[in-house]
Amino acid sequence: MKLKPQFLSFPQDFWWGSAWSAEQAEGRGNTGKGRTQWDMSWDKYPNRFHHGINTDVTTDFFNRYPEDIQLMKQTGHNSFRISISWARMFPQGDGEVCAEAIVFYRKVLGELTQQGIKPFVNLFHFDMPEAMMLKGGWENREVLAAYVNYCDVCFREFGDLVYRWFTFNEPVVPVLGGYLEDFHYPNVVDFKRAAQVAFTTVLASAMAVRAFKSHGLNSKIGVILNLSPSYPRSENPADVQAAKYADLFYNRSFLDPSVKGAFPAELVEVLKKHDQMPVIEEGDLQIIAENTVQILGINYYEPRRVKARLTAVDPNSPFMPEWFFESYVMPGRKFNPYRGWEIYEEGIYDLCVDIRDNYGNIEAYISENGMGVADEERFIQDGQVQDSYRIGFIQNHLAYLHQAISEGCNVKGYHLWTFIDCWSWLNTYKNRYGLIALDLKTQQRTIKKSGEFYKLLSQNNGFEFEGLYTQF
Ligand code: BGP
Repeated sequence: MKLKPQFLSFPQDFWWGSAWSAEQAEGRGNTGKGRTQWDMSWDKYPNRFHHGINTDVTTDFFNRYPEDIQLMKQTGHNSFRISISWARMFPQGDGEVCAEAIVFYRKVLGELTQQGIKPFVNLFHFDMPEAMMLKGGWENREVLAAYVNYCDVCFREFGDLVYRWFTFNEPVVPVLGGYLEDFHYPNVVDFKRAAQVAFTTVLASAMAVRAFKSHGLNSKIGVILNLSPSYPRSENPADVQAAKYADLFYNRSFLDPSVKGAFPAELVEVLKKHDQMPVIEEGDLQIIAENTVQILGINYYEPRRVKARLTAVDPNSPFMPEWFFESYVMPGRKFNPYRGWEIYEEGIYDLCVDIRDNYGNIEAYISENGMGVADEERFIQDGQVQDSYRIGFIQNHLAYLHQAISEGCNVKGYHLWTFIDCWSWLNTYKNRYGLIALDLKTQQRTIKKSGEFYKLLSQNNGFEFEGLYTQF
């Protein structure tokens, strides 16, 4: 698709902002936060964490939020997504709510509101309390009940301060990481258990939506999904079929039940055929059907390219989505070598059009998009990181997003990952994503060139698009 150089103006009241999560940015603080699955993971596999950095301090938002909220203003934020830490609210996952945690989050949300920044709040971002993990995590219905109670308490305590709520961030990631691909605790490889975790999360999200509705709040609630358009290597029917499978397992598995209230029939059929169905109790599917989301957050980082399998599957190997396709590396692709992700900006357009055409054009926004780069000190000039590549990355994606909006896609905003450099799962502080650089030793924050760009972008509600940036 050819995009014309021109000033790209975004709809009125467009949400410009960024996102991060509790575990990645707050630090432990002094409210008596309970341990999470990341502490468990750290105890068991310390050498998996880049440069041995755990989540004790991270970007210290707990202590620095007033000055950080000023930095949001200096970088053009009119909205910002935090997550609430379940383990801070309920150190044991359930039981007594922690009064100090309520005070802390009310202060943060109050300060955001007072400074004219709309608070977006996510309720679960990969951070299961240890006590809940020890009970079996999402495999145990008691944990589901504790999560819904935690959400209910959040709606009650913070409902007057939150602009948009989200039940989960990228719920497919703990499924893949924790139960199939060995990058999140509990590092299990077992599809049937993964399917149970996935099903229970979908149900938990619907139950949280139901609880939200009972509070009669003025806000909306949704879910945030990491969506990757699945592209076949070629139009060969075998490649096309492979891409359909990838789409089913990674996108539609959560998108369909969240937005349409039902799992895709083809997915259910495959799981039945391979005896991988989760346990579903009476009434569960009805709760999912009746409590679909009111807004969709789309995290977009990379496309998924696949081809038909060349080799036969070993029937004794663990059942995996990859039984139905192989990854395909497209020659000449643009690539971020630090994170190992392809850069394909047009994917954001394809996703938005898919949501418009196949998901009722539900209200949506880009809830994450961004570029993590290692050793950014290389780019410091006159004390500032000159991250033109990040500005180029943002502009390219926004140009395609603008095109999607001009074709009727119901997209209300764009949030970058992330605000100040923060901690990443396993990569810790290796790749930096922020508009603001963090000196880990001193916790000093310095606005990058992209932070200045972002301020102007938000001020002008658009930017002068001069053609695609190509120097990645
Ligand atoms: C998303 C997560 C974020 C963030 C981001 C960058 O999947 O929602 O929490 O971490 O990806 O990825 P990473 O930190 O793995 O480089």
